[in-house]
Amino acid sequence: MVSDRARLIRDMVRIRVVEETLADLYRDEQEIRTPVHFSIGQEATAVGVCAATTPQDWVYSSHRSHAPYLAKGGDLDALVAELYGRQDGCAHGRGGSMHLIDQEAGFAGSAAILGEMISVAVGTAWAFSRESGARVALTYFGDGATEEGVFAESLNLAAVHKVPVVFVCENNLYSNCSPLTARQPAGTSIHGRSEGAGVPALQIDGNDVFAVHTAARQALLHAREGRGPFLLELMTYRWREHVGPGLDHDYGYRSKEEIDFWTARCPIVRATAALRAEEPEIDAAVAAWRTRYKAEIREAVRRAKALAFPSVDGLLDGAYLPLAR
Ligand SMILES: Cc1ncc(C[n+]2csc(CCOP(=O)(O)OP(=O)(O)O)c2C)c(N)n1
Repeated sequence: MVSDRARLIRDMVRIRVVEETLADLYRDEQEIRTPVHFSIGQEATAVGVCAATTPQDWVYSSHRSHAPYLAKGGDLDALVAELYGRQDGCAHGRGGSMHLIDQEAGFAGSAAILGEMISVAVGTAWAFSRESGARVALTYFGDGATEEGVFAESLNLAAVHKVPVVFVCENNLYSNCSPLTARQPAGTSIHGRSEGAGVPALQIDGNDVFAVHTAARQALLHAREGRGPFLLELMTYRWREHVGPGLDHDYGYRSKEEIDFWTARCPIVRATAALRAEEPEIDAAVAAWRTRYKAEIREAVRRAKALAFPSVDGLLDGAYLPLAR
């Protein structure tokens, strides 16, 4: 019997193992050709929030999409097939890593244009508010996306119309290679900007899965009870380069010391340590999950590679084509 808190750790371990395996394969095989943005080090934001949702709630994300997709229950085979460009991928091999979707699981879609899914989530949640059922839409985005105009517009519209949306900002301190301090004025903050726009907000340690989960429950309850939107600013850090499987401590924009500081705050290690006194068997469980999920992802890769690529004949399937005049 796995406790609720152990389940959060288990789900982070699964995402870590899946992404580490995919990163190795990406580098070694050169068969996955889509750009990939890994969330390694950021798993607590995906798991802590998604575990607080109901199956009826919809989650959107940006380009850093694998972790929220898996945390919401997205199908692993369909993800892996998508990364390998296969017809049976979740976007039929046409979208790649940044365009994931599993509507059955409530993962409503991810897209690469910064800020795009913020407004789509507001629209979805506004539609939800006109149905009965108290469903909430959530949208993940990075600190960089808050510099897009659509962020301010979406906060405003959601606040005015009390839209049941939860904005989930994964603040990993960088937009590509630009630090937050070079992009946003000193003395301001993302949660402060949200409050200024009339959207209540919390800034949380995004590497503490239990704190993230508690805050997400509060935000979801707020939205579900008709009190309007809520923003979570989750402070976290990505361990790998912005895009791709490599490490980037020698690129010149962040130091090895800074990366080491954050790596020492690994969300899995911290949550495991916090649970150890209460559940002494947690270390053995983590080791067993690692083994189980390594086998699971290897099997998913084997299955994906056996699948067909999309056919050239179907190239325009699903594309928007203006009516012929
Ligand atoms: C409108 C737009 N401008 C620029 C880009 C190029 N771009 C892709 S990811 C990225 C950085 C995003 O940073 P952030 O939102 O903080 O997310 P993170 O990658 O750190 O998770 C940029 C500038 C884009 N995809 N869309």
